Amino acid sequence: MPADSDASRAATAAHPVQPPAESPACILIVDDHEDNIEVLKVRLESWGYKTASAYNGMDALNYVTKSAPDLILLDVMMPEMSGIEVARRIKGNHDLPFIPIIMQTALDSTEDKVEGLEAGADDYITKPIDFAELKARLRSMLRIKRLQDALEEREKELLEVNERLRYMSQTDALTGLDNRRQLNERIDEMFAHAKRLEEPFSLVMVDLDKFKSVNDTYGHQAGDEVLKQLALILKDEAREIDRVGRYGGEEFMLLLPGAEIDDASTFAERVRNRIEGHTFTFPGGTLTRTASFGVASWPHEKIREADDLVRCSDDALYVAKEMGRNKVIRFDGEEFNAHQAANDGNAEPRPDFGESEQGGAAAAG
Ligand code: GH3
Ligand code: MG
Ligand code: MG
Repeated sequence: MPADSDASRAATAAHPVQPPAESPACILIVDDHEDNIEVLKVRLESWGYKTASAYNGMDALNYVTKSAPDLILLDVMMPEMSGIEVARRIKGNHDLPFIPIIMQTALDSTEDKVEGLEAGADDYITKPIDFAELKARLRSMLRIKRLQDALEEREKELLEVNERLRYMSQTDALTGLDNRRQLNERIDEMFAHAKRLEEPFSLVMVDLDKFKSVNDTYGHQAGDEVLKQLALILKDEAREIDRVGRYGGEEFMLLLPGAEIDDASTFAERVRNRIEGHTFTFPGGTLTRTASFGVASWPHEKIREADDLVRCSDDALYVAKEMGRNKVIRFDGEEFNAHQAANDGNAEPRPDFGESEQGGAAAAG
């Protein structure tokens, strides 16, 4: 007999248990004797609970997976599948919410009680059932169930908030593309992956030409609209496995795993062409714009780590700007090297492009 049963009984006698206030809890009664089920059903319903019943372990398990009850009143002694096995399977199913299980055991069977509790039952009551005690135990278990449900709900909400925060920390709010932080992580990952598999990996930097004049002429909103439409074009041109991001300001970056410098340059040329032919629309007008591209690829003797890849494509983009914009320039390609050679000696030092976070001056702009 449970140690606190007298106390429970006394408490119940002093404060008659009211039927549950909110929507009535549903209790699944599992017993191989129809008479037992009937007696319990009448009692529980008279206390305001809803009931369901199962005559064997298998039926109980089926019911539980279909419509999780709020509590299970489970007979231990059943043919075929014992209550202990039923408890073990229910508690072992992590897709289920917390469902308190109260085992009904024989008065003298300490072994059953221990085994039942070890199998995951939350409480037990001895047969023949003392209904005052049962009422108190049900209430106590259902209280725990409500707390547990609230906790699970909170946990779910927290996970959702976390997920939203993660998304926000990785995404550029204007375009919905990867932001610079996320791009940097991706480059590292993808570069390491490329090296491991000895597969080529290309990086394309894109910078809108004379974009400042869009803002100056048509206003900042028009500028934002152009950036959004450009993002859509880049997304549309990229393959599923590519990553597209906004590196800062009006500068975008494409990561092309598996692409050699020729493929990446052809790709960039296609995008350049599409941008050139695109009419950007914004409330109150339309405009056209071109973009410049810098392409760099691994493997290359001067590219040893992810940072080199960024720097080299940036250098190529800078040359594209220098050479009159609306161009694709590949790092260490003919045009790139000719330009570098021509500028050797008389070249002004290239402006230093700081590594400042968001809003950091778009490299070649
Ligand atoms: P270049 O051809 O050399 O790249 O010239 P540019 O005018 O594009 O380059 P510059 O770096 O001088 O100017 C970039 C401009 O991009 C300045 C800034 O107003 C604009 N810009 C950067 N971020 C945003 C943004 O989020 N929205 C809008 N509307 N404009 C932006
Ligand atoms: Mg620009
Ligand atoms: Mg720029």
